[in-house]
Amino acid sequence: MGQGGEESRVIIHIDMDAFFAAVEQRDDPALRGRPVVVGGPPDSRGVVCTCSYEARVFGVRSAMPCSQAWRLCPQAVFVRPRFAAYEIVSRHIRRIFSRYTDCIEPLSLDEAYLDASPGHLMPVGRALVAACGSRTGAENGAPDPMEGGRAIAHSIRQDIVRETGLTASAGVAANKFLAKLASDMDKPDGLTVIQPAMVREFLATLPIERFWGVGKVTASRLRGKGICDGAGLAARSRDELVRFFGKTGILLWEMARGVDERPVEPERERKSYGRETTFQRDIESLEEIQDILESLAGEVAAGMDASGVAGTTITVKVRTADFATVTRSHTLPRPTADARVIFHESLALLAKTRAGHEPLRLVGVSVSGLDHREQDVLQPDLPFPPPWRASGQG
Ligand code: TTP
Ligand code: MG
Repeated sequence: MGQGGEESRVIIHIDMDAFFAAVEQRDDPALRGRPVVVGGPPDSRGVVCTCSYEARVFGVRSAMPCSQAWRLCPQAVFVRPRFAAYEIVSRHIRRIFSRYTDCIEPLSLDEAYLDASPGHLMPVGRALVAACGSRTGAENGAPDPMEGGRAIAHSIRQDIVRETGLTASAGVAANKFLAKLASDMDKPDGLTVIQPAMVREFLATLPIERFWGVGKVTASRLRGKGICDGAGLAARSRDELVRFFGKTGILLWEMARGVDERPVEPERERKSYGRETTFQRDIESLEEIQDILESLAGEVAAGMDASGVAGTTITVKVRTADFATVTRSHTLPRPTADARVIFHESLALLAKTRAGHEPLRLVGVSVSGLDHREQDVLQPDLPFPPPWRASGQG
């Protein structure tokens, strides 16, 4: 694992701002400028998918019970998610990315890594980088790689606003870990570039929870050893970190030095459609889990419907309070994208897990074994019909 080549990569992380809530505000002018909570009804057992930045001021957050969101912000407008609308935007932004680079790794509906290193750029991307080089007076037309990345990220953000009426934040850096941190630094509607020379200083004060792969368990073990931030991590030897954390120790040691060699892994073809929810508090009631599963099944079906796909294998995933994860699958004779069928099968699979017998912290459902035949027919092309323009204020 050499460190060579780290500085020559240019990775962009793009993340849409308050994604579901922003789509709702775009499509319904009455919601603009107001606290909007996307999820279940305020008096339901549902959870918050996301909320607008106006609602975040009151402390409302993703995965919070809706009842709590209501208490924090009684004036919020609660809206049900419309997954089909989000899928359409998601596909649109992926098409925008593909104008610039051939190496795109979608992480979720609203987030992706792009490799914008010279070898991956499409002609539009190469032209932007070249123009950036001549503007900055670089010798031999070889501009600062990060400035090339900034120009591409800037242009992508402009395309997204113009064509979808929504804003995205972007981060540009030499690897995935840093690019993702960067996109979060100036949210919403921000663009942050982390130059290689800034990395050490930037990481020194970064809390260890923000390092890639550090969950609650690793974080509390690190803190137990007095390691609270990047500087604390960088002060430990590789051997010591490996002794405490095994393979994760190597990653931690590298990340503390700004090294992350994970490649951007393009998705050849989507293999499954799934939704899962981590609860803020563990849930033991079977009825409650079943309710959540029903809405997840509806969300999965809506996403599949918008993409014109159907699938044969239904999988339910549950994670118990002690972090044990179990999946149960069943394959149907024919592909389906029907919410009722997906829910019905999920219930049978749920019965084969510990749900209802012990507290769960996560439940999820997915459909795989996809049949993509209709997909192309259903792709609307540019520009997206602009309902957000009709009402003046944007
Ligand atoms: P995020 O990118 O985590 O959040 P966001 O886009 O709403 O806000 P931010 O500006 O901070 O990026 O997630 C993207 C979408 O995924 C979000 O709009 C709703 C959905 N989602 C859930 O349904 N449940 C969740 O727990 C989270 C975190 C997200
Ligand atoms: Mg987002």
